[in-house]
Amino acid sequence: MDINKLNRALSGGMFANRIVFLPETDSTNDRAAALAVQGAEEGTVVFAESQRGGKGRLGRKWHSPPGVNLYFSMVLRPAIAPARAAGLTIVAGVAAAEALPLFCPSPIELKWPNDILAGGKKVCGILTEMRHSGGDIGHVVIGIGVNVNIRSVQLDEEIRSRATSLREESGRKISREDLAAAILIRFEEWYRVFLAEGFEPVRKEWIRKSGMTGRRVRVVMRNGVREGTVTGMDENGVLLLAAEGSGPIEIISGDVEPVSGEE
Ligand code: BT5
Repeated sequence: MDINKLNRALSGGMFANRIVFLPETDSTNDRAAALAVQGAEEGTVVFAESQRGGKGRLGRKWHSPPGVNLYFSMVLRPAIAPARAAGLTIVAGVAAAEALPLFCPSPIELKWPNDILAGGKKVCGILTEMRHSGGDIGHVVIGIGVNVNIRSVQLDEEIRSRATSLREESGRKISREDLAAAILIRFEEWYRVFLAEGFEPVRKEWIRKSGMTGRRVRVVMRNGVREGTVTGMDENGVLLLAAEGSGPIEIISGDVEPVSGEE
């Protein structure tokens, strides 16, 4: 990646000249968190060409082969209560869902809480991790992985049928610097809205973009599986479901799949 090009595209913004580039690392989220603990300022972003231990939620793996994709993690220090930090995943989702269509003609969809799909397959994942003591957030790290120029055949077999890349969807090679800049610039815009006006405008935009409201879904949670109809998202980013048999429930974490044939 050409970090000078990326810095030029970001000039004047909160991420300009705060990029840390690593040819290879374990996880950019772990590197960003380590830098944050050492005092790295808000806006520090760690990029890697590849990750040995790229991670998803709940100890899952994020496939991170070299040279073709984007793997980066931002350090943030928002003055908000820890309970509101989940909203930052949604901020990142809205920003990415605005940026990706500039590079990809397939429909881009947001899937709660952290997936972005292109043409119905996963193209981007977001992982938010936080360190706080008591009521104060020390730092938040938001990691974003995007399948950019990887070809389907290069995708790990485990995910090939469910994943795609912007190149596969658009039929052309995409500049990773242009895409990273587009995501970071939109993230900064939405982050400022979130800090100044709270979660509500972000929530509205997510609901508008995701098209999930009213859909029948199956939610796989640690403690079981529920089916129901999505009724919205609350002021903390929690998914609201009208569940069969038990009325309204709040989904704080889980994997959401549309129930086929009944969307
Ligand atoms: C996520 O978790 O989707 C969050 C992924 C965040 C990755 C970024 S890369 C930069 C930063 N550094 C890190 O270490 N992480 C972040 P989750 O919703 O748990 O989804 C994980 C699941 O997505 C896996 O179990 C696979 O099924 C699938 N998956 C793994 N790698 C993929 C890829 N490259 N493309 C599409 N799907 C993938």
